[in-house]
Amino acid sequence: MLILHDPVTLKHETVELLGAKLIPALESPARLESILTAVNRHRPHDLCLISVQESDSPWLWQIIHSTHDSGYLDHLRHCHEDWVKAGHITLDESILPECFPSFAMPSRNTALGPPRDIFARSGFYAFDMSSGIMKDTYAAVIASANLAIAAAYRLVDNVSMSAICALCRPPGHHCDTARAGGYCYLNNCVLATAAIRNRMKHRIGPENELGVSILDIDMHHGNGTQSFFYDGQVRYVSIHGEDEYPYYTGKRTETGSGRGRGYNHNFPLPQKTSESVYLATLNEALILCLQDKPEYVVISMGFDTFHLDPLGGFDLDTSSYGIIGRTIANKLAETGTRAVILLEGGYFLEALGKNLLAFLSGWDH
Ligand code: SP5
Ligand code: ZN
Repeated sequence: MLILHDPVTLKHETVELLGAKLIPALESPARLESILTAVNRHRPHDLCLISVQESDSPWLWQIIHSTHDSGYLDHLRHCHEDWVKAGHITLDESILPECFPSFAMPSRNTALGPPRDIFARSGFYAFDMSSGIMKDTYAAVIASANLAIAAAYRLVDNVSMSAICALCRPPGHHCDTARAGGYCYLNNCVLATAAIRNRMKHRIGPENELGVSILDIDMHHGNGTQSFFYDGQVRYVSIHGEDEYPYYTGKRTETGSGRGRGYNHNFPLPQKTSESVYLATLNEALILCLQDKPEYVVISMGFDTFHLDPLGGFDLDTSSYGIIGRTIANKLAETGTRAVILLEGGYFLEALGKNLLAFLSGWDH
């Protein structure tokens, strides 16, 4: 299994408001360090870790601009500098928004354009207080997006690979076209999907969306990813904690709209769900995910389903991830479907590296 990494992703280190306390964000560089330690210890067996440069994916900017709002991209790029210049924070501090447009306010519509006030703008381009912006956030966010896109291109171009894994950080599945949230700034999963579709256009044609499906098995519902494809025919299948963050999405009744009706599938599961119930649900989810025999699946992989995770709640252990990896790989092999695996959440540092190794080793079995 090829694993892609970029050291620039380690530079993003910010704060969040959790349980009414301002704390160092649980989505921290230490997460990746836990993973890198585990992967390096395992080499040179069957895992190959490589660093990726921005120049490795020439379509990076085209894909980012076709996925995200240009005002939002400008904001991500410049807001930290603007806040420092205005004297609101020092160079080493982070921005956190404090007021968000609500449903009742017409300015919630991004089409009306961003507000001028810099506090207002930070809330306009976010939906929660878990996505701080520090001086290196933008660089890390672009590096993370680049990993997702580079992974997609490498997979499409190397027919002998059954899967490739990108160690994306920050994660992506909560943010939409113009709003950061849940530690996410650019939607890596949507970017990888766009990159695959870009690369395979000559085979499937621009109108046919059925060549790629998405499987999201982070603990949290991928509200952002769902929003991109809700009225399109890119199938989105998610297993996540019921009534967990991001709270307002992820119901079974959300099945897609317009020509996307029937292409969105949510499997909310209760707190402390057992391994056997989880695996039964995974099998159901995989059948839906593969029903159009897609050539590719993009997997939003989170390890916050671990039983000790501070944001988690399922009863999964390290060995469960081995079974999950093997189950997915075997099922995909039946349809010849190949996978881009993207890192999303997972916050129990002591086991994070081991859990990822178990998943990838199970995949390669
Ligand atoms: C990518 C990702 O995993 N983002 C998750 C962001 C969650 N942020 C807020 C979590 C609030 C959790 N409340 C405690 C629930 C403990 N079961
Ligand atoms: Zn999560």
